[in-house]
Amino acid sequence: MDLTSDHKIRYETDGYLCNLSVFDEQSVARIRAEIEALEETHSAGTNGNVLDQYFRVNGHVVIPLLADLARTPAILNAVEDVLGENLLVWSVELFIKEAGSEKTVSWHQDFTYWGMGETNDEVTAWVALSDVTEQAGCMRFLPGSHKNGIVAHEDTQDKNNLLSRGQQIADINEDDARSGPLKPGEMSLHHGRCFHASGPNQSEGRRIGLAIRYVTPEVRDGLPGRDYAMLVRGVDKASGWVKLAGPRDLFHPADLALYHKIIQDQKSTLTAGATHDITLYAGKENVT
Ligand SMILES: O=C(O)CCC(=O)C(=O)O
Repeated sequence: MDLTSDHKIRYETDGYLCNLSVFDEQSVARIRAEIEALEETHSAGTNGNVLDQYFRVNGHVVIPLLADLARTPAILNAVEDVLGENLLVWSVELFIKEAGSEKTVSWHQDFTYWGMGETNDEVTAWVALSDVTEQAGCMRFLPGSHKNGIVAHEDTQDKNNLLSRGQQIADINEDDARSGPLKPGEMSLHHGRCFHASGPNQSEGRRIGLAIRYVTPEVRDGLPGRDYAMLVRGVDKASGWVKLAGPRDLFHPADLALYHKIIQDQKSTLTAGATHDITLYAGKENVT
């Protein structure tokens, strides 16, 4: 999947792109079956955490399937056209809304709590692993909103909000928003400053999205603290990222320990300013 010059202009203008085809029907069915098999075999959780902990944050550290998906050539080709030839993965996450689920995602900018500043060198590839229609709660974007900086977000702690602290930007004019429905196997790309949100799943099927956050080697140059990324294309001659090789095996004990360390190291940045505990960064480890 290479981007055309029209795609590139639209990404620069709008801050997002939709309907880029990256997986065929059989591949989507296989990936979905693997995810659903994991849900069955790990319904009691792993290492003291519910499976959703690993689905929602840094899944590529402990789940080989998620690390492999982040290396998909068709996805990397498109991302390379935006970020250049040297690519790392900062996080892989699954956004699942069950059929009829009230879960939503409020209007937000990804960078708000990520500790990456306001860089242009990050992009999220969001891959639909089900039919992600408007009814199923597809993403909505505010075109051009990436052109300015990070705006104020308020924490709502709304339990139906899939974001870590239910953070939201106030006063969005929904008339300016554009929906991004995706067929199974299609992906969207969005910039870390682009305002986006999604509604409940009012369809009869599960709505499954795979979000892969790509960065360049230079993103962390000069930033404080420590953060981790997995090189997936090209080379990393910068020194900002602690490099990850990818999981040894499904929930391998050494990878689970690394997962815990990463969460500990990311915690102060990702929970900065929060008035409540943020479950996804609570740092629970091996309480079984
Ligand atoms: O899946 C969704 O509805 C939202 C995902 C999202 O906010 C993101 O990938 O940055």
